[in-house]
Amino acid sequence: MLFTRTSFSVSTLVVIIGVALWGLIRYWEIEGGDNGQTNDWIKYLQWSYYKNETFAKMPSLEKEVPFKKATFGMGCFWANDALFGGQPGVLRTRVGYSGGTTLNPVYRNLGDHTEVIEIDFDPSVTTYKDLLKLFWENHEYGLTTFIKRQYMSLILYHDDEQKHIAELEIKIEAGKRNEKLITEIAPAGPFYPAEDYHQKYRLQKHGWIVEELGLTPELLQTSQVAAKLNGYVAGIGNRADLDRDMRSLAIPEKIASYVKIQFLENEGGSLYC
Ligand code: MHO
Repeated sequence: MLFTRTSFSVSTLVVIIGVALWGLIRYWEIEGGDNGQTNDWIKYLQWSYYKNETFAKMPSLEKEVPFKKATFGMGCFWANDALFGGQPGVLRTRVGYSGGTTLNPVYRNLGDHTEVIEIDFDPSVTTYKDLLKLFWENHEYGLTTFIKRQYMSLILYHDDEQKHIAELEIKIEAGKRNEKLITEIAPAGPFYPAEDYHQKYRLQKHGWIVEELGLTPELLQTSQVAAKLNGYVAGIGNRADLDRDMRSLAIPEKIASYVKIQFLENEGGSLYC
C-alpha cells in the first residue's frame, strides 16, 4: 500500500513537472519569452532533435513574425524573386500573375495579367520605401518604355499607406530622372502563383539543394530558407548577411559552403533573366 502510494506520488510529480516544462517551452515558443532570444534557442533544440529525421523539418526554424505584403511587376520575375529574397527583412517571396482580370492565367496564356513578385516582409527590419528603392532601380525594361503587359512596371498596393507612399515616391523618382514614368499603381487583387518551375528559379538550377533540404513545390513559395538561398546563389546581398543567415537558418555546412561559392561567383553581377 505504502509502496503503491509512493510510486503514485512520484509519477504524479513527474507528470506535473513534465506539463510545467511543456507549458514553459510553449510559452517561450509562442510569446518569445526572454525578449525573443529564447525562440532561437528553442528552435535550435527542435532542429537538433529533428535534423537526423529529415531536412524537410528545417523550415520549422524559420521565424514567425508579423509581416506585410508587397507586390511588384518589374519585368521577368525570375530575377526579382532572387533580388528580393536576398534582402534583409524579406521573409518569403513567390512569383505569379496579377493585376489583370483574366481568370486562372498560366505562363503561356497570361491574358491581361503581369508577371509579379509577391513579398512577405518584416516591417520592423525593412520598410515599404526600402523595397520601392529596389523596385525603381531594377527594372528589366526600364521605367519609360512599355513592352507588353506581361513585363509592365506595376505597383500593386495592399493598403492606403502603401498607396500613399507609392504615389509620392513615383513623383520624387520622376523628378530625379526628369522623365515621365510608365509605372501603374493599382490596388492588389487576386494573385495567381506561377507554375512550380518558375518559383525560386535560380535555386532550382541547383536541384540537389532543393532535394536535400526537402523544399517541396509548396515550400518553394512559403519558406524563408528557399527565399534566402535563391537570392544568395544569384549573388544578391553581402557576405556578412549570408554567413549570419546560414547560421540562423541552420543550413547544413555542405550546402552553406556551396551556396557561398555560388554567391562569390555571381556577386556584383547583373540580374539577368
Ligand atoms: N527570357 C525568358 C523570360 C522568362 S520570364 C519568366 C524566356 O523567354 O524564357 O518571363
